[in-house]
Amino acid sequence: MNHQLLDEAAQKLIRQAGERIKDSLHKQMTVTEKTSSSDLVTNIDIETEQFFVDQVSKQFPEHRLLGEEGSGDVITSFDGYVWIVDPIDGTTNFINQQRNFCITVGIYKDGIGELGYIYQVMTGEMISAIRGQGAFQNGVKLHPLTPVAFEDSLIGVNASWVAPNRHIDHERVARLIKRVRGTRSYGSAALEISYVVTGRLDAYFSMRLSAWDVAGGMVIANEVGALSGTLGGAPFDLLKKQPFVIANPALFEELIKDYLVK
Ligand code: 2AM
Ligand code: CA
Ligand code: CA
Ligand code: CA
Repeated sequence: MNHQLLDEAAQKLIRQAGERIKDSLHKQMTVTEKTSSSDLVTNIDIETEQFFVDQVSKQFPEHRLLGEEGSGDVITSFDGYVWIVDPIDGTTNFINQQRNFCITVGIYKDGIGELGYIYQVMTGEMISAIRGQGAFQNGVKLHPLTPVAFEDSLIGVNASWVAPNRHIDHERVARLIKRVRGTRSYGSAALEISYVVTGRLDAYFSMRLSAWDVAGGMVIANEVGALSGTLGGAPFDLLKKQPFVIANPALFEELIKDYLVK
């Protein structure tokens, strides 16, 4: 399979899905709670995922699809081509703000991330990557990340990590926050990952992410030299919900060792 052509097809589908989401903003939407009032899904998440399922099965019948909302295939191993799709990342932002949400897609072949996309729907910014060929921002090649010091860094942090919590030592996170230049919190994992790979943020971490939140971002990260993994620095397992850390290569190891691993 020619990855240049696959890239063109994927970008076209993602932009079409984005147009459908924008059109839906003028219509009544249905919001449903999944596990709690902070874990929501709308009919637009579900319809957008179904659009990918229909289009991928039509254009690439041998490819499989893993989506957050479960309309795709049941995936227990990553042989062949698998599209890993989060139809709307930042659903709460979509509902409450009608901005700051993304479509993100990773296309993996035999478990290796070959193509990655984070599309910020309301701004039209497309961050994309083809393994070995670089990462792109609206088609313009991104530079490898340049080293940054903690003191000069901006870090994406969810406020719940500085309140007592069972995932990490919140007092160490508080020390991290005092050391860095500043923190930001955008409410969309994919958006924050897109900011790390473009150097707008220097690190981001979250304790419970799934394959669809990070699959596209990890392909892009590799192309600009951003490091990512779990709290121990091990590669993220696409079959598990687990912690995810991404950072400028100058920060990654110390961030994990001194601030995140309990
Ligand atoms: P989502 O919008 O696709 O659900 C902040 O909520 C970030 O964490 C978003 O990227 C969100 O993705 C992700 N996330 C993952 N699991 C979540 C959950 N159970 N509840 C809320 N957000 C979750
Ligand atoms: Ca969700
Ligand atoms: Ca998500
Ligand atoms: Ca989602």
